[in-house]
Amino acid sequence: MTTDPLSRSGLRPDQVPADFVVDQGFDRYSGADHGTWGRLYRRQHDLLQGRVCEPFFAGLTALGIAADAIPDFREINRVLKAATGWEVVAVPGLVPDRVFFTHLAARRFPAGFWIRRPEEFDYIEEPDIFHDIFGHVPLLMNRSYADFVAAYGAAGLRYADPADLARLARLYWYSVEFGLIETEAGLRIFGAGIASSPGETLYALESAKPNRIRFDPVRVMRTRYKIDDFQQSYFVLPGFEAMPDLAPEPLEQAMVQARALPDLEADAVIAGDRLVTADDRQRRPAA
Ligand code: HBI
Ligand code: FE
Repeated sequence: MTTDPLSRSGLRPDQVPADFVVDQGFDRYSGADHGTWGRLYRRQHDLLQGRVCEPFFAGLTALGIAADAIPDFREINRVLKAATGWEVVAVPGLVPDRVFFTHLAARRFPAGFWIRRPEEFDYIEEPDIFHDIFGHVPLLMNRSYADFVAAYGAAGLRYADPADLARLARLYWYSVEFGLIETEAGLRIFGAGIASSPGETLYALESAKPNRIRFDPVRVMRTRYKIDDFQQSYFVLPGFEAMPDLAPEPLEQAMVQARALPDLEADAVIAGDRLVTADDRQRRPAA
C-alpha cells in the first residue's frame, strides 16, 4: 500500500498508538456525515434485496446497523461480542499487515472511522466506515465467517515470505472481500467489496463479462487480483461451511501445492475450473 494510513483520518502520527487503535470519536460526526451514511445505506440496502446472502441482512438487523445514523461502535460491540466474540475497533485507515493480522487473530476487526466525502460517493480507494461496517461487520455475526476471519489473522502471523503472504491474501480477497456464495435461492453476494459497491453488486452477479468459478483454495491462492477495477473472476463457495480451513496443517498443505504451481492472471480460466453458469445463478428452491 502506498497510501499513508493517516491521510484520511485527520490524525497526526503522535495521536496513533502502535496498535493503530483510536477512539471512534462518535460525537465528532457532522450532520452531513450521518447524511452520507444514510444515503449510502439506503442505496445498498435496496440494491442488495435478492442479491446478498440472507445472513447479511440478519446481521445488519441484529446489530442495529441502520440508515438513520453512522453506527456507534460501542453499541455494535455489545451485541457482536456476545454473539461471536468479535469486536470492532476504530483505526485511521489501512494498517500494516502484521497489525491487521494481530487484530483479526484476537477477534478485533479494524474499521476505518472516517466517512467518504460527498464527491467520493461512488468510489474510494481506501476502506471507510461504510465499507468496513456495512460491508464486513454484519457477517461477523455468522459463526463460519467470524471463525474464518480470525483464522486468517492467525495464519498471517505464521508466514513471512511475501509470496506466501500474497497467496494467503488472495484467499481473503476472493472470499471475504469479493466472494459469491450459492444458496437455496440462487447465487448471492457475501464479499464486502461487492456488498458496499453499487456498481460491483450488479456486475458481480449479472454481467456476462467476469468468470464465476467454483472456489478451490489452491486455485484461489494462485490467482492475482486487481485492486483498481471490478474483478475479472469471482469465486463461488457452495456455502459458508465450505470456507477454507486455515488451521496450520490444512493451510500448509494447500500452500505447498500452490507454491509448486505458477501464479495465474486474474482473468485466467484453466482446465479443472468449474464454471458457475447462468442456470445456477437463477436456481430457485424446488417447489
Ligand atoms: N488494514 N484497516 C485495514 N483494513 C484492511 O482490510 C487491511 C488493512 N491492512 C492490510 C490489509 N487489509 C490486507 O493487505 C491484508 O489482508 C494483508
Ligand atoms: Fe474490506
